[in-house]
Amino acid sequence: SKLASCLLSKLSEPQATALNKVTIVGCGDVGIACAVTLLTQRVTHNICLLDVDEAKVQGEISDLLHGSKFLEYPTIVGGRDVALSINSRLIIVTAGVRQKEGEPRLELAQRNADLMKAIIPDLVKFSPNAILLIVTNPVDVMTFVAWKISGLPRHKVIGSGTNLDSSRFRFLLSQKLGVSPKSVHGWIIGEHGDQSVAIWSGINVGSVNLKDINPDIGQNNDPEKFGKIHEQVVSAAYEVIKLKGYTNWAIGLSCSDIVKKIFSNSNAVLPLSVLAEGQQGIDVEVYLSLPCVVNASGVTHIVKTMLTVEEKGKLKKSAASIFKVQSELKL
Ligand code: 6V0
Repeated sequence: SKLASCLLSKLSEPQATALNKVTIVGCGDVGIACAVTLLTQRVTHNICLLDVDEAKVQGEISDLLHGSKFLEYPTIVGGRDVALSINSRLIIVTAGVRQKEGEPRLELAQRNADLMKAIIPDLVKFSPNAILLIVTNPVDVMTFVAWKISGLPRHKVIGSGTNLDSSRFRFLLSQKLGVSPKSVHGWIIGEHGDQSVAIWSGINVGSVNLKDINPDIGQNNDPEKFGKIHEQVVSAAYEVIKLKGYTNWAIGLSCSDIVKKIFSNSNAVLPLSVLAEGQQGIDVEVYLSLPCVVNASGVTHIVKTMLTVEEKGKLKKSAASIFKVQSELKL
């Protein structure tokens, strides 16, 4: 404006895009939870929101920008046009249909796979160096589809996977043990959802492996019935969906945590959905969650977790159920 040019003397062109731009595709309950946590946790202040529902996006952008005074100088753009996502460093995909009450995640597969086919190529065209973080369910299958369609290397296409299930697990364990979820080191791997696998052999608190105290922990003959906690993890989303219709806050926090660990080049170990072929005796091309090293390149290493024979068997079962859904897809 004229006033602005009287106020400021220009020395150079401002940079069009900041370095840590995150595009969120799908501005529903999950997409917005991701945006809010990224902004309030100060992971990035440069967000592009994409959705086919233009009015909804514009409403969300205005509502968020009205809070600018309380955030760190946010730049939030968005709309229907994929070109708005140009030069993203990371793209979170949450677009798609969600589970209805009682509907298994794997049943959403074909509908959401068609959506991936429609959106991924353009996203990659505008941000060829971006890391893709897939959230849309069934997340392991959708991450595989996104990887195949994108042509990107495997380390740059990641699914949010069991980072959320592991957080649910640690929360429930923490309640039973009376220590913070951050101090109960427990892992859920495999499929995000119904066929997830709890690594009972590797839960520890302050260097003590719980299996050394209770050798049957998590097993059918466990006198303390810790196995119930894994059952609660599996039913957690169904319970929340029954109560409020969808889940969004915990997945938003989980995604924000993943992005923070990527942007800070942290080398943190997180359970994320990665191409698991060749790991833990898995001989098919599936994405599922394993403990991974994440940093600015994406996922650079997979931890060679020492599983019991039983845990390995369950992981293979998990891989088989994902692979079955995947092989029935028309891509
Ligand atoms: P929602 O609130 O219905 O939002 C979905 C949004 O996607 C809507 O705003 C749609 O308009 C939009 N959309 C649809 N098609 C397109 C398109 N082609 N381009 C851009 N936007 C589009 O659903 P919600 O946000 O609750 O869930 C989104 C997805 O996340 C679902 O598949 C859920 O099952 C999945 N979740 C995954 C979790 C995980 O841990 N991986 C956790 C929770 C939900």
